[in-house]
Amino acid sequence: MFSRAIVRAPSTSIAQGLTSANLGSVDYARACKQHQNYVDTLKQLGLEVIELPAINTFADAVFVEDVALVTPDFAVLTLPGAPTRQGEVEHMRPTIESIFDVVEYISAPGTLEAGDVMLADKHFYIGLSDRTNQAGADQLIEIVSRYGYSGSVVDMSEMLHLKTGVNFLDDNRYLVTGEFVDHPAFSEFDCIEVAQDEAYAANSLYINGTVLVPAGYTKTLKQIQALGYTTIEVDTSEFRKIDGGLSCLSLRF
Ligand code: CIR
Repeated sequence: MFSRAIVRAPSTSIAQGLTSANLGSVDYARACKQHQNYVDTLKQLGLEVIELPAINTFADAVFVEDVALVTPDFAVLTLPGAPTRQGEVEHMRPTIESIFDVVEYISAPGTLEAGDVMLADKHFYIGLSDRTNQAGADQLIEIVSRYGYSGSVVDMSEMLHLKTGVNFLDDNRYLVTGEFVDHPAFSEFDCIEVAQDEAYAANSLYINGTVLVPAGYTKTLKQIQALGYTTIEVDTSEFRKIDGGLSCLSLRF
């Protein structure tokens, strides 16, 4: 069960965020509104939300998920593979160090963005993406093994982050799309395939029995509801323009 979440307000420079999408420019005011709605939804689910101020010099800083990994037992401050995002970590450090007794760090030559890290029970899947390298993954596996967790790497070549295309719900269930459909790393699990034209909705977010689903992905919404989950649609259209989704916007613990 999650009881808390950390979020950061969108930067005024958010329209300069890194992107491979061709969906137009982010509207800052609309991004702020969508972010507030996201925060309200987390609160509605009973989470205490720690709301950090915007850092306007870092366009992508709203995506707090990439700069830290949090668990009930420890936290890890990462080293993003995107050079323009590395400075975000120093801004997250005081918050993480004030909340967690045990804080670990990823260091060069390792790089790791926690959007590439998916926890399922006590096992971490770590995507080897353009942002997370083998050295970063090796460091993380060594760290988590000291706290009773395990980790393994997942080969990938197409998506930005692991959780862009695969997300753990519960009960051994995963939402998968694109290169993660029939991926050997997840062959033993109950994989729910998200249609190619709704691939963005593979980044739906399970929180304490409810699944947040990005607004507008009807097929995926129905698939998730058919499994018996309560769902809440959350509009993230502005964040999608810079490759961000529901999970990227918070750290949950
Ligand atoms: C980036 O390219 O780093 C941001 N524009 C999007 C980050 C999305 N984060 C995530 O998937 N965990």
